[in-house]
Amino acid sequence: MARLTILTAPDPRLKLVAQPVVAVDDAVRRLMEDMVETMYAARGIGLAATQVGVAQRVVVMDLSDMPEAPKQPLKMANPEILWHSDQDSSYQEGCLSVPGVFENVTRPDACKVRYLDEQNEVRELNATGLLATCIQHEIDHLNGTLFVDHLSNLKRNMIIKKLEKAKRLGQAAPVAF
Ligand code: GNR
Ligand code: NI
Repeated sequence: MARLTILTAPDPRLKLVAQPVVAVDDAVRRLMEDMVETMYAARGIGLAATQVGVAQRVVVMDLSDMPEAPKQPLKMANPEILWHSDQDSSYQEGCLSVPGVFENVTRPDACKVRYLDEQNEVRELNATGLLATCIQHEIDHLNGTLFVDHLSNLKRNMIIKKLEKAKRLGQAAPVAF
């Protein structure tokens, strides 16, 4: 496995619409493995291929919060929302590509997703709560959308300006907001 570099905003590669994979083959499985390692190293609960500069529709997630338990990462190719609830819920979101920023985002509270698993089998999953939020956050990445795009223009512009400045100064992340 290999640890990949996570892109941070602003970066034009984070705005690309990713291409579907033709099939989950050894190359896609290797990408999924590398993304899982990268996600764990960064202490994230999800990671989209877009964030590591790969414009393919692949995401990984792991919401288990017990560090001792055996790891059960979810690996998805070509995830599609088949259904989402009318009811919304709000979570304070963060993103490994928007370091140091945490803001409330409102999204559908529940969704049903169809995807290809690592054996290239079609699967469906019903999700609620933080998992539903995370799935939607990751699919957004595949469409070139960041969680800050759900905020007001004013808030987003302030955040992007601070991230730009941090990049100019060669800092990994802004110290405080
Ligand atoms: O680690 C992450 N935490 C998180 C918290 C609330 C809503 C979404 C997320 S996803 C994020 C990792 C990430 O950037 N995935 O793209
Ligand atoms: Ni993210």
